[in-house]
Amino acid sequence: MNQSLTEIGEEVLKILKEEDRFQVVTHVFPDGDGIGSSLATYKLLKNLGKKVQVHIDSTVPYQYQFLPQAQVLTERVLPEVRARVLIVLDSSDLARIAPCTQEMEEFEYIINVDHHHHNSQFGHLNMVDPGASSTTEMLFYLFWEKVEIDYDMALCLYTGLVFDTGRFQYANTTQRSHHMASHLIGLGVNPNYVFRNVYENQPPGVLDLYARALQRAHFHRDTGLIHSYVKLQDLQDHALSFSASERVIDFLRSVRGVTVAAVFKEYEKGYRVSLRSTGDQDVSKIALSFGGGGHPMAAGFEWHGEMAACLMRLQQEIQRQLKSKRDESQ
Ligand SMILES: [Mn+2]
Repeated sequence: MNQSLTEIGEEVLKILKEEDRFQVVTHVFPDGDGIGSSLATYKLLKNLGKKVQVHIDSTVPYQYQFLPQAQVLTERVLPEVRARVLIVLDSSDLARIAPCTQEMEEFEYIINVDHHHHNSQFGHLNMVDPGASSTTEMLFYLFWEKVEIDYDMALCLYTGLVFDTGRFQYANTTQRSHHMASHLIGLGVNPNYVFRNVYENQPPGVLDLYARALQRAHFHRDTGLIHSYVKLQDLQDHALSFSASERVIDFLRSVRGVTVAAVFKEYEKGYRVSLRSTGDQDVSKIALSFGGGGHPMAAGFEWHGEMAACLMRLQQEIQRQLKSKRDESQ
């Protein structure tokens, strides 16, 4: 029998209250939602007097260094006792998470809290809600009126919400998202403080990075695909972290006539490709066909070959979706 989300939520809370040793992780290349949900969960467990190990697989992106306790994310101290519970946040699959500090078999429970459509249900408890804007939104409603949400938690939850809803502009923004924001502001969160830190705290080198990336943009009018790329060298020239190129795609998708925006970010093993839809295309399906994943409006995958070959396949996938849409409507 399928348990309802409310029932699963109750079980999750029971474990958070009854167990005492936890490890918290999120996906690799963590974003605002992954980091916000990890830190909010960490703070809650600390407030409950638990032993918690939380970490990410990179340095903390500069956008999130203002968050309370952000420094604990990179302290890979091994817990003196093994954790019994693993909490995985904002990750569609175990293959996508930062490496844990102990073997998977050593966890008594794996709790999976996520809002991706294609979640592999890898946990003992799977709290998966594709209707939620973000993992932080799911956590807020899990905690709300059940456990105390302090200011630090509120700030982390709000930051994840702002990030995943594109500052309340994306199609995943709902009345529930705004209701949550309203409550968090009531707990003392200052929206301008979050905005300034996440969006207006960029190292000067990003201007050159954007200039290069925008100059390379190419609009394929027949499919509505627009793409550009960021080289490893671009980041190295200005000592920028991977998160510095995050917003290039926002410029691309804002162009009239674009259906899908793609940014190829070079890294040691090839490219990490980010995809955004402007509405009609489900980019999570496209990403899935390349072995990646995500949401209908925002997804990504990794590519280990030539960019040109990938672009060709991307356009084929877009055309395939356009065709099946046309066939459906006939
Ligand atoms: Mn998310």
